[in-house]
Amino acid sequence: MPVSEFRHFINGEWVSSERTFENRNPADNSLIGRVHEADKATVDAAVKAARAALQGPWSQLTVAQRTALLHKVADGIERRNDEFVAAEVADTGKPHHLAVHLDIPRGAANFKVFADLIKNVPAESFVMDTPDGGKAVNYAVRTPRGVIGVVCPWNLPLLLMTWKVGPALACGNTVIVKPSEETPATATLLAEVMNEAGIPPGVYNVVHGFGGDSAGEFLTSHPGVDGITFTGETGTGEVIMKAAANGIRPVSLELGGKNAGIVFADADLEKAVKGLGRAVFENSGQVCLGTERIYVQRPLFDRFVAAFKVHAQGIKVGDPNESGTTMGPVISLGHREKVLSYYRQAQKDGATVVHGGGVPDVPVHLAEGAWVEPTIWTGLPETSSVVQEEIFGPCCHIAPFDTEEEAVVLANNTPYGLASSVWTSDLQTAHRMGAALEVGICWINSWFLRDLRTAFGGSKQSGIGREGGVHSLEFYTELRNVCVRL
Ligand code: NAD
Ligand code: 6OD
Repeated sequence: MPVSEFRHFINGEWVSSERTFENRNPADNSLIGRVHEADKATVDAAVKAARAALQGPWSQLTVAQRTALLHKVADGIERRNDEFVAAEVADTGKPHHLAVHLDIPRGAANFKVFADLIKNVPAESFVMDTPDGGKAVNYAVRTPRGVIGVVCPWNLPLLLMTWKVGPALACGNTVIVKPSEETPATATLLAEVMNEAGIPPGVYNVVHGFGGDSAGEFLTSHPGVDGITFTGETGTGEVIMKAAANGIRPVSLELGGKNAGIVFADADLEKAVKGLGRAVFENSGQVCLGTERIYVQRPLFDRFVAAFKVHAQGIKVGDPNESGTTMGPVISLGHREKVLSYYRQAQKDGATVVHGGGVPDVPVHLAEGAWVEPTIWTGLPETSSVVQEEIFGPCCHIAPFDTEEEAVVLANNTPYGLASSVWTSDLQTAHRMGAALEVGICWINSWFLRDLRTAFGGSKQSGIGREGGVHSLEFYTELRNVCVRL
């Protein structure tokens, strides 16, 4: 693969920096390219371009014109699907089929869904009696929030970035995207698509770099940014929230999780194993909604553990571009070290290693990659850091429970509150669990089934706010009430 150059995209043009850093493929540690690192002046130029476009060409389009352009962006992603897939696979190491079936189509859908939604949202209206016996009518008008800073993680780069950029642009905002330093490629490719689609310069800007004392901090602390939407670790969310306090700027935070899967004795075992198999191992366990704790009702426990082990044994770890591969590497050698430190901790804390627990054998051309084995443990105390902290790797701990009440206490015993996945054939159990689990999303007999019209977000330390459907519009617009004396 030729070595690429990832420049910033500001006001419709490619912009360079003197400082650059390497972007490496986690499957074999080969060099993909050099990424330009934005300094304060570069970020400032991006903010100025976004402000000018907000007040200029972007605001002059009708909603119909704006949303037609966003459909062209979606068409552009679909037309250049193979390039997006190749870029995402190289940056992340995810299996080719996952990028084909999940990441890239969702990138296109995020533009289509919100372009259509914005045309169909009713505005609230109230007729009132006035003190002098007359009437007045109130109606709400949605105005764009302004210049939006979009700070993104590396696990589902295009999917999560467009999940913010799609609604932000549909609502008439302009954006500056800061992709993760690990995954600069698809945000950069999207800039080409924006140009091809005829999106005016300055509407979509990209600045590359790291977080603290780099592009991320310069963007989130810039007074010209009117709102910040962030997906990433809870600790980073705290830092960004503090930065946003200067100037009272709103934030939308989608943060970490330590999600529980709960399997009742009446569950369909095969379906539960398959569903939770995805929830634990898909994308090498690097999905914020993924499951790292499984609680199984005692009568089913041994059979579940045995079947889950067989599932894990069937995972084909290997070259992301080879058909048949079901698991690639983790994102980087640094992240591998973090995941392996939890593998070691599990042993120290007395875990029974049901499967994995180390580094897999891989073909020689992948020897330098960030490989870890899919791993299953039992027997850990609930107090172990392995059970309490987000690992973000292809691993889980399985523990038994007796009663529904106990399962709820165990599942809720974490500072996080993002997602859960409950497996049962009893509808009443399902509804009670849906009400009792402290999460933003509770899946019943399923996992990561997404309807983009629904509210998405985390409770407790998993985030602030909801996006999705009209909830995205709440963040990306200001609601103004107009009161007309009749
Ligand atoms: P991260 O917080 O390390 O980085 C995310 C982004 O923030 C990167 O672009 C990074 O450069 C930037 N950043 C880091 N420090 C910053 C600072 N001080 N100021 C401004 N920007 C800064 O997260 P990550 O490792 O890229 O992603 C994995 C994490 O994301 C996991 O915790 C996962 O659960 C979480 N996540 C959550 C969701 C969700 O929807 N809740 C979705 C995906 C990932
Ligand atoms: O599906 C989505 O919209 C979404 N935000 C998924 C998040 C996945 C986390 O890794």
